[in-house]
Amino acid sequence: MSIFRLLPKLDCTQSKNGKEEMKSFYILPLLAFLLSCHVHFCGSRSGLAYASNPVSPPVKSNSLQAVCRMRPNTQLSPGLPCVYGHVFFKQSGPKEKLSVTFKLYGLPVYSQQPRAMHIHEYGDLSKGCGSTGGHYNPLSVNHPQHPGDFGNFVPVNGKIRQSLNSSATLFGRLSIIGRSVVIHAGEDDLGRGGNVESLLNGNAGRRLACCVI
Ligand SMILES: *[C@@H]1O[C@H](CO)[C@@H](O)[C@H](O)[C@H]1NC(C)=O
Ligand SMILES: [Cu+2]
Ligand SMILES: [Zn+2]
Repeated sequence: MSIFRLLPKLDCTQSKNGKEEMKSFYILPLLAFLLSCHVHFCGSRSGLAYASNPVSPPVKSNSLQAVCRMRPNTQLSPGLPCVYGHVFFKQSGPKEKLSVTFKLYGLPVYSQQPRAMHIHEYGDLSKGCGSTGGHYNPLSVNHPQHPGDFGNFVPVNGKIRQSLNSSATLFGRLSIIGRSVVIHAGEDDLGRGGNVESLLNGNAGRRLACCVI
């Protein structure tokens, strides 16, 4: 274990595009490492990484906050980046706008590939991000009208640091607490893809990382 702990950044991320031109004699030993890396580093490490996500105590009597601790998909496809970080939620009352702040890192430093983010239906990470279901869609509407359709995010230096106001809520029957946030490998077509999937999920591609709110 200790050797892996010493070298957590070598693969997974692939975030240093500029350094991807590895000399060929590194390839074989690296290959072995890459495989184990996906098991050991993108994995949940004995499940601790997916342990309970703390919900902060209310600041005012009528205010709610939540946090989602983003970790790489345990079923991440080889070669995809390992994304880490947090998504913070804050809402000062049931009728107020929900403020969502994304602080994520681990994307390729030189890439400006837009990445889609959504709230998914289930807070179930038992099969990685694949078990979070589809988009949370309590009102049976088309994508991108779901409450957790956050749109696309272009990373800067491999990081996403952004805030937005969302129509999702932490309060009442439609609360997103206990559901999940997923960041995808690809861009959300925002319902304009001209196929069935576009109106369900925006064809945003593989699931890079996820967390339970
Ligand atoms: C969210 O809404 C508040 C209040 O309407 C506004 O002041 C703030 O600028 C908005 N934030 C973003 C990121 O749009
Ligand atoms: Cu999604
Ligand atoms: Zn959607």
